[in-house]
Amino acid sequence: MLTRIDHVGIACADLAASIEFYRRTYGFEVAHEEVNEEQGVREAMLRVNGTDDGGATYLQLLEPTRDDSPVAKFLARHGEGVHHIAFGTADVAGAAAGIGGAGVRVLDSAPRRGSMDSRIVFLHPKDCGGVLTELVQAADQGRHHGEG
Ligand code: CMX
Ligand code: CO
Repeated sequence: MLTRIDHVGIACADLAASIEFYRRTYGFEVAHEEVNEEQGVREAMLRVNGTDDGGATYLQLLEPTRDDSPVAKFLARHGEGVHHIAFGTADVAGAAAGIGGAGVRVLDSAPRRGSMDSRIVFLHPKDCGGVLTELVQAADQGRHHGEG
């Protein structure tokens, strides 16, 4: 059901400085930037491979927009570093139901909006060997006729 790594989320204190590090050091360019108020992040997606058609893999650089957000809490506790891994699926609700049924806590009762209008859910890191895990259905995946 999970078919690829969609992105690796990296918590950073200064998004612009982090973007510049990845550009200068590895040559990765920003494919997309947005603010997601619900998640409390200002983020940049740097494409590592593939194309923006739902099959790419990204680094997701995350800067908190407010002090009570998950990324702000993470930075205060651990400092900058890898925050989560995200697996791609064509059916995020189905994948979450299956994984939740196996006893892993699913943190979102219904998929929320993620980067580039994807649909996302998070799994509790304490049930995933210490790894905060996200499931992602890209905007153009799994849609049926008549759905937005
Ligand atoms: N990875 C691994 N462990 C983590 C973690 C992370 N990213 N964040 C917190 N933890 C651990 C802490 O280290 C702590 O463990 P100990 O008690 O052993 O020290 C425990 O989880 C509780 O940590 P906390 O700081 O009290 O954090 P909360 O319980 O309040 O929240 C979590 C943790 C995972 C429930 C919350 O961060 C969450 O809901 N995350 C999902 C949403 C999110 O991260 N959004 C930002 C990204 C958006 C995007 O990708 O688009
Ligand atoms: Co993410």
